[in-house]
Amino acid sequence: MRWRCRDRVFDLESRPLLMGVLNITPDSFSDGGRFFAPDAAIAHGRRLLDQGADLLDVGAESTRPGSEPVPAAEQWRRLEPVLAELARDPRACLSVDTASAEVAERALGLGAQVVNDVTALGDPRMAAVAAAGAGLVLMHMQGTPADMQRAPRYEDAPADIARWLQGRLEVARQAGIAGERIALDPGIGFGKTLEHNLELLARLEILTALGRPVLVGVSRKSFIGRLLDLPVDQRLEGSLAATAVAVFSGAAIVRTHDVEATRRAVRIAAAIRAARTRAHEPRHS
Ligand code: HH2
Repeated sequence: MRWRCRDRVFDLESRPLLMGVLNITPDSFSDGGRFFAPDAAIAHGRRLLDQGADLLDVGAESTRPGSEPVPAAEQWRRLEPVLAELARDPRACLSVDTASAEVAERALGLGAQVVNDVTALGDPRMAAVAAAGAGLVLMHMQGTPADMQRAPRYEDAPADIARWLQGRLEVARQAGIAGERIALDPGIGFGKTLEHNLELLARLEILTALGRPVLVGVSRKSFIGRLLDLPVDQRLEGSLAATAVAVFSGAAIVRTHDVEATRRAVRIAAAIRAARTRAHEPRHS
């Protein structure tokens, strides 16, 4: 399977992609404030590339539970100097983590290749912006960050979310966005209980069956903290375990704050997955 993001075409058969997280925010749940200054953000982006990130997911708005939207003008004020500098690095494939079509359009103008939209085209102008050629991540969220963790409810979380993502995929295609440019994401932690998150990871094949690359972001999230009873700065091993399971189950792109450690864990999980694929291939005598 391939994922086309403007001039980049990723071959997802060979190995999963690593998407490094770069939050230019004062309030993100795990690293808020650490990379808020442009110089710190640029240095961290370069560090993630050195560690092997295939993409940098650059965001200026926290979507942690309870957070409020950040106006487009403020998002852009935070993003512009960082994107402008990182876009000069030939290794960088830049993804902009925004639900605002205005911000996405400006980021694409500066050279970003991917729009990571946690509202899956919630902004009515987003489809037209993405149709200009970018890669697009469509993520599922029940509710909004302000209210999503109040009382999430599903009949059957993986099946409900797969159906919803299939619908958004259709909407995107009808807006002129080629299927080969779209990746799908169940939105771990976005309007989901601990059980919902575990079920999604346990039944990821219901999403891979939709025929598009599946992106999974578990890094440092609260379900890991709940299972281990650990704060956000002690969730690396739990994040790696969940990421390895996701890759074994077919995730093609993993979103992480810890690129170096995740690259190592993903390599092992992907090797075991490849061995399973080979074992199921017909044997020639
Ligand atoms: N998770 C977060 C943000 N954006 N995008 C996608 N596609 N998938 C995810 O799972 C996802 C995402 C939350 O993580 P982080 O950016 O570290 O936190 P915050 O939203 O507080 O900035």
